Amino acid sequence: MIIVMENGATDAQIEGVVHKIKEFGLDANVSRGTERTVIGAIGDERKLDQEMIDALPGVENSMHIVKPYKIVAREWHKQNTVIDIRGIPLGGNQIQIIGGPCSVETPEQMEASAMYVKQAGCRLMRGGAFKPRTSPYTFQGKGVEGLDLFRKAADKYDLPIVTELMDVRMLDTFLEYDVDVIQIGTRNMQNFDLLKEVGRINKPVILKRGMSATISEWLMSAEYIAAGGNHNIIFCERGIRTYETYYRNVLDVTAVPVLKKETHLPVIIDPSHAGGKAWMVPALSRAAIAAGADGLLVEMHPKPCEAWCDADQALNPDELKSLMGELKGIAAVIGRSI
Ligand SMILES: [Mn+2]
Repeated sequence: MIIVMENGATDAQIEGVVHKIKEFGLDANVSRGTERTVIGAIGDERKLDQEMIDALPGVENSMHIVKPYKIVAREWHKQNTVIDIRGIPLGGNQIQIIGGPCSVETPEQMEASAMYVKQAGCRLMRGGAFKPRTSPYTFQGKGVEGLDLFRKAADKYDLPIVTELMDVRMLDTFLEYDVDVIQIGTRNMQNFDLLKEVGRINKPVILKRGMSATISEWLMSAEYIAAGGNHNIIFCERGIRTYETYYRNVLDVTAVPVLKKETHLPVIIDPSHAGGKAWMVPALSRAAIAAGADGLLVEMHPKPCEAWCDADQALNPDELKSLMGELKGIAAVIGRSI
């Protein structure tokens, strides 16, 4: 960390900053210029809180020189991390399209969904048993019964399952049903207690971006999971909230190359919740793959009009199939496969 002292800072104030740095076990290097004194803190600067340093008398400002996140940073891990999901690689050359309904509804709907997802060529399936809904009066998900329906339908087609965990009290149940990938939703991106708990297990975790989270906040949330020992983290951009109301959210495609630079972990895109309308999904999906995403999380329902949740944005089985074909073409152009 570099600390710039105010013009006219006294020796006692400079000494005060040096003392504070040493209290945290770091060394200090004082560089006295003609107008300003600059202090360099040498050691693990993550221990130093910028706000604490800035509050000291005589300090003008301070800045970290290393990233506040470590395990997830590409700085410390140059190669891409490829996450193994029951033998399916995510983060490597092969792009993974995770398809399935917004929510688990009935055994028939899940059976049909699994069949269509498989037929389209997807290797993983999504579906929500616990739904974070804006209104407490709308359908909240089938709960544990939904996990059971999902597991049975997906197993029949040998599809690993991706489903959202909202409440830490359900974690044991998720492990009991052997959920293959645990999704942390946009509303829980900074639920730090939940992040710590999924950090203690070894299941892959999809960490969706908070709808108003910065890249740095998102990376720090991933660091929470990683710090617990679970390094199987997949970032998922799902649209951010802006002043625009034409679409549900604004898909932040820029986040893909930025994350690819900042982290070695896989990055996927959810085009369904970004656009909020089925007709936008193919265009957003193509953009995501072209930008370098390692996969997609796409909503598909056997009969979108009858979906209990997010009916407007679900593709029908034929649309998913033709989207897969288009994406194969784009993947080939950038030297990847689907
Ligand atoms: Mn949904």
